[in-house]
Amino acid sequence: MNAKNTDFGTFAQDVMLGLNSKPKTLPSKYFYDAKGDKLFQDIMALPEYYLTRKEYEILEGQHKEILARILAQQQPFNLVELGAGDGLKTKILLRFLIKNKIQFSYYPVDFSGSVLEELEQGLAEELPELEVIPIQSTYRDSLKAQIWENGRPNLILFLGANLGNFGVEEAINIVDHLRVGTKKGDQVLLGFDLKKNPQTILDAYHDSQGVTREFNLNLLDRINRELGGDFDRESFVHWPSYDPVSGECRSHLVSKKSQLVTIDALSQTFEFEAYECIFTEISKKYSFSEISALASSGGFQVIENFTDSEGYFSDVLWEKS
Ligand code: AVJ
Repeated sequence: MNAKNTDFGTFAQDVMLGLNSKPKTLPSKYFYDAKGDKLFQDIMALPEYYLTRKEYEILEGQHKEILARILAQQQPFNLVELGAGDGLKTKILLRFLIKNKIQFSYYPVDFSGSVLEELEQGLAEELPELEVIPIQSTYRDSLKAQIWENGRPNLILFLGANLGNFGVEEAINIVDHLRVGTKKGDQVLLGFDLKKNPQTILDAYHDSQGVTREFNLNLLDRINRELGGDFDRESFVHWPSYDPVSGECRSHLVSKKSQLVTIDALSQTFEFEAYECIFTEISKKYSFSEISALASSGGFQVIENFTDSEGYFSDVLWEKS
């Protein structure tokens, strides 16, 4: 891996901080260990989880229009991807660029080392001519380090509604990192899940097969495995809720009884009251006016919204002015 991030190895600290907070929380970025990566793959295949399919439809149908503006600059560029994941959607763009003999380098950034290794292997097989420089890091650290910066134009991808995992103030902070990490003329393509029928949204996070439940409970298993915890997963209920006003879908693990949980690596025992919650994840849904306001906050101009046929999801192209 090319870059090390500075907040790596703080799983124990973050768990300590989160479980000592009121209400108790655990950061969703720790969902993604090898088991969690696999579970997220299963989530993307669920009938209720429309997000990935909608974004795939947008990229498949509109990739030429999306890339037109960076290609118009007629010079080699950097394609940076924050939260690369399995790269399934990005491969649509990569294949098109390679096929058209465009000169560019691909910098996938991900917090998960296992995800990056798999992505790199897959790309080496399918697109051997592609130059891939993987970066294991958080979004913010990678934007601070900007190891890709070489004077060429940058197109930064922030797909998959990943920005939705941050609350409003944190999203503004991430956009501020994008502002600092880009120069005039650089472009950012961000994926936003849009406000829609609340039931459709809730179902996507409360699937009938219980995969999303497993995805949340894996966080407790991970604490047991890596930090010597004794969470009893059966005594927690997975409970998502959606607020159509704020657009926030929030997931919780609810303790079904009063209980004590000890985590050896922290030398601490945590007390749960009956029905006390651990807040695990926020997945914010946006309106177009909220998206525009976010762009302005970082000094970006909205170039175009690329939306699917049902108006569920939008990949939005911004340019640094
Ligand atoms: C990967 C952040 C886009 O919030 O929709 C899926 C993660 N959580 N089901 C999302 C997730 C529960 C997902 N993102």
